[in-house]
Amino acid sequence: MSMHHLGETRSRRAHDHLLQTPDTFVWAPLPGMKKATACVHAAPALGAAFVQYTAVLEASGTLGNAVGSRLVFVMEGSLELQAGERHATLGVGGYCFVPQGLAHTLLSPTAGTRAAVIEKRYIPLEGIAAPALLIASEPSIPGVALNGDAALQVRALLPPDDVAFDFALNTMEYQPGAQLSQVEVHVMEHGLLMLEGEGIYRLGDAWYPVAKGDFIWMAPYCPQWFGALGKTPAKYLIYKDWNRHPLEVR
Ligand code: UGY
Ligand code: MN
Repeated sequence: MSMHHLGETRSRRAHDHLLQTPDTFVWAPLPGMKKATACVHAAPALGAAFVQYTAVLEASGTLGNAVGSRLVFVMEGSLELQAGERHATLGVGGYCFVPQGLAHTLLSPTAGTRAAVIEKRYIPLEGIAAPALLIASEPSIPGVALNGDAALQVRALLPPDDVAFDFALNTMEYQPGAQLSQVEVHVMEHGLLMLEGEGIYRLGDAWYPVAKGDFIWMAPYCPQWFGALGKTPAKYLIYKDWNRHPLEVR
């Protein structure tokens, strides 16, 4: 943990956004965790309709049970997933979507595992079966140039056209100097984790320098824009609610 100088931090809490920098992360195990701990970034207490946390696991550490559906994305180390007959090892960039109510275990075979976890109470769609267990790896998802900009590649970790999913999770990778082509103001909320690089994030009426390790929550309608700085690509993992009528989301 880095030392604060005279109580300073880049972290900021505003009515429509949170910038949470690693120097301000506070760790505590969630119920059922063994040899593991969590920093909760987004939760209903913040105004979010989902939960996002970073989990850090020791050797043979495990997550507890999920409250809703759960997506786990491995950032360091690895996780062994066991769900019924299915077994998989998730390495760095590996992830799984576990539908609400599916019993499973996630175990770290070694020390030093770090994962992003998203949990959400599932919103069913009439006539559509809930999504099944999904196991995949981010590097194997083809990148798509956002609005034809080859310097901004988006990878959809959940099948974008499958309306069974009630949220989307993407990675967005910006070459140095690449930027969002518009300031966005939209009804969907975001949970965002900086995976690589650095840049400037506009949130509401403020512009923040951000870097690998930072978390951002954007409330519905939070004005947002990003431009990448530095000499290496900037990349983030971004959640948004998706495929549901706005009357059903909250
Ligand atoms: O998908 C999105 O809304 C995304 N372009 N937003 C963002 O990067 N802040
Ligand atoms: Mn957006």
